[in-house]
Amino acid sequence: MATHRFDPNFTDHVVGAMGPKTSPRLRQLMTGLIRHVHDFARENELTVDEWMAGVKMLNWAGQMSDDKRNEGQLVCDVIGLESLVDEITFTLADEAKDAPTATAILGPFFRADTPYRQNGDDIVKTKPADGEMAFMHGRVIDFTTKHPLVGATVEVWQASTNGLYEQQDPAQVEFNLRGKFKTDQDGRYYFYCLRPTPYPVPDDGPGGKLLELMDRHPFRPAHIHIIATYDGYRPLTTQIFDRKDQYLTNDSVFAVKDSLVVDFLPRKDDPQAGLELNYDIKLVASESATNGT
Ligand code: MBD
Ligand code: FE
Repeated sequence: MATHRFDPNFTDHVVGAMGPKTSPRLRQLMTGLIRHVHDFARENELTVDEWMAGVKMLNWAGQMSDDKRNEGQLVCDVIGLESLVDEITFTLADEAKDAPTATAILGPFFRADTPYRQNGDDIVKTKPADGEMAFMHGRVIDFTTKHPLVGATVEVWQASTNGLYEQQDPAQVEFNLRGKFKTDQDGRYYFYCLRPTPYPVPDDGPGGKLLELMDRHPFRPAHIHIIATYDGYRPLTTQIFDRKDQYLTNDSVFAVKDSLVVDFLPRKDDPQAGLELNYDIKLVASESATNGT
């Protein structure tokens, strides 16, 4: 029985309006969404003005999104939804030492058209004066057999020291701080990049506005985004985080996992970089993910 003083049949009526051709999964999701949204509105006695403020925020997010920017995703990120869905989809037993590389959220600044580069290339095409150069390298390996995966794709992207990704910043050349690499005969990838620095998520849209309204800071800990793929293996989307960062325990989008925290170490005798990051990526074969089917 309804515990509220509104029409007790209304939500069932809306759910029941779905026709027989609705797929079972969509029916389940829409039923849950409608019930929760209705309960949310009743429990909070949501007013027309408050609801309309939410609609405006959604529209604002859509209007400022394009192939270079995904504001709807950022709105989800600041309320922890993308991180929660990531956890649900890729439940990894724990943060044991010997686990496959953990996933992390994609975020709103991925670009599908990032170019391939050669191992050893420098992804820093527009170099900020205060940027610290790092040599990032490692292997892509099969988590179970530990064998190197030859010809695996490793895609990376990072923001510059001014807190902006290249598509947010006209002063950076296109695809600055982005690149796709193929692992060599030993399963290795290697390139030069910046030591990442912390930065605020953009505050010019509804994502930033929501943070302000919730009295929360906008900072993300320094990170590098990675997508690693190899035929026959589960694609991996993740981020790695600098252990020295002050925002490690209070990321504005809740994406940090212990196993993704890395150490930048001093690098000697390399005129191109004073820091080095060694990071192996452990992928899981698709078969073992789906139990042989
Ligand atoms: C970012 O750079 C980011 O990686 C995420 C997940 C959300 C907002 C900005
Ligand atoms: Fe990011």
